Amino acid sequence: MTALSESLAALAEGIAAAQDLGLDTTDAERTADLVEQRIGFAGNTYVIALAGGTGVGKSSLLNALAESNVSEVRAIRPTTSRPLAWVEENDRQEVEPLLEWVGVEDVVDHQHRNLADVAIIDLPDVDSVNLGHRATVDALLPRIDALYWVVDPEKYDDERLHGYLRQLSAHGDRMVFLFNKADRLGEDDQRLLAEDFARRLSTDGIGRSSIRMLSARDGQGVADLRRDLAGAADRKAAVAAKLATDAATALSEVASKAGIEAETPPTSLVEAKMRARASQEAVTGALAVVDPAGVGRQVRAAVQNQARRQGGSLLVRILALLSSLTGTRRRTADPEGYLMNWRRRGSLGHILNPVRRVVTDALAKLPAGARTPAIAALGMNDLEARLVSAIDQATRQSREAARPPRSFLWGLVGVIQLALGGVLLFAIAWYLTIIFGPGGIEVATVEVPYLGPVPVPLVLVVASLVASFIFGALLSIHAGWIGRRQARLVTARVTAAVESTVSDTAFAPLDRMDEARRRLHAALLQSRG
Ligand SMILES: Nc1nc2c(ncn2[C@@H]2O[C@H](COP(=O)(O)OP(=O)(O)O)[C@@H](O)[C@H]2O)c(=O)[nH]1
Ligand SMILES: [Mg+2]
Repeated sequence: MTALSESLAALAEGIAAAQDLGLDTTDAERTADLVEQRIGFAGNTYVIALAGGTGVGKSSLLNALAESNVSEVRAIRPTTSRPLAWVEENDRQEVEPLLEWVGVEDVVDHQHRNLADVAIIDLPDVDSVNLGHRATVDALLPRIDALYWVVDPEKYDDERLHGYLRQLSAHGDRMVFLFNKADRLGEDDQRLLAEDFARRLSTDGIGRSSIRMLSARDGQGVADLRRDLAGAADRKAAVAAKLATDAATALSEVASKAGIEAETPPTSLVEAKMRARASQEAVTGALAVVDPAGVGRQVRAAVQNQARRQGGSLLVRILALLSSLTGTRRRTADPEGYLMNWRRRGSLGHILNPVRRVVTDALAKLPAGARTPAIAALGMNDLEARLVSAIDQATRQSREAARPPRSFLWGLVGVIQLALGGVLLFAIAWYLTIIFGPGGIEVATVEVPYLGPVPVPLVLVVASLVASFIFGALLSIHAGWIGRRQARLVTARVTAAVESTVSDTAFAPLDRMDEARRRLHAALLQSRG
């Protein structure tokens, strides 16, 4: 890379870093654009390309300039034409990548003393360049120093040529127009055609065109052109040096806005210990509001409820129905709702204050002019809103995990409990039949079966109650176990999510800012070489 392209790269990097710091980089960007527009071929060689329609005399002109037979001149239209480059021996390596990109395979070395550091690419005719060749003229333009359009008395007015030039008019100042075959025109005609051509170019949007009348055949204008090209590489070097200085100046202006100097590497805006403490405080504040342990309690209760809903006894079901009707269950066993409504449980002050303290401290280390933009770059203006939405998102992600599971086992217990309830009801009905049975039946005459000394209905009542109690207890133990496990998981998950969310949202922008300041400093060093 040359000094100029290196300065430009450093400037681009510096601009990007300064934008991360929220700084206004309009001026620096304008300089970068100017430099980029004028940078041309990124090397010391002055590279020009000859473009133009078939038969206008590109090859003849190259030969005339070189004073030797470099490129084949064809009287008859060629069916194929390959691009060719004429390059000074010493520059060949530098130009090689460009030639490869263009697709030039024929390279002729030269040692022309008058054309030091000049390379000329004889492009295939504009028609074929235009059609699908990789190096279309417009893509080539930013990579070379100048484009020389060759026209002749027949083709200078060609509508296809002018259509193409209209698209390229923004690059007008990099184009030179060589009006060839002047030997076929009288002096007056030369002047008239040149004026006519200039008018046409002007309607194409190329107002200040440089048109040279010349003849490859009798040498008119060729010596002038060669003289002009002879100083081109030196002029290019002078321009490049000036542009490199412009780029470096623009970069140090941007850097000084950020308070960055080449001599002193920037230190972290926030001391690590202070930051760790603030982060801890903010996280603790956030956990106090979100209350992962509380969420865990709700999960446990919700799991018990679910187990009861699936596997509860008749009596438990009736109680559950009553409590759901009065809304008691909603409040104590709704982990999702508890999670989602975290904001109602406290203020965000304990999260925001430590962050603000650290940021205030960091801002003090910046130049006065860089503070306001930094506040915006750090996202301090909407810190609260960003924190809320980040924590919202974190809690939403744990929502699924907080939902109580369903269990086949609990369903099975539910069926058994219903059966036991049936037995109980049956036994009670049996007793009632005996006591309030149809009139006239004497108690003694009804035979009640006995199991040992105890009447069967009583056995049924007691046994079904005891069994139901045991199943209920087992259900509750199992649900408690499942619930505790799930609660632990959810608590850990919510805690982790809140921790990373708070530190990311609040402190990651500070890291990015430190990083941007280091990048800016590195760019500054790079541009100084
Ligand atoms: N009269 C005249 N003919 C020229 C001149 N330059 C080139 N020619 C002729 O134009 C034809 C095409 O030339 P060439 O260099 O192959 O054109 P290219 O296709 O643009 O490379 C050839 O017959 C040349 O002799 C010139 O200055 N005057
Ligand atoms: Mg040719």
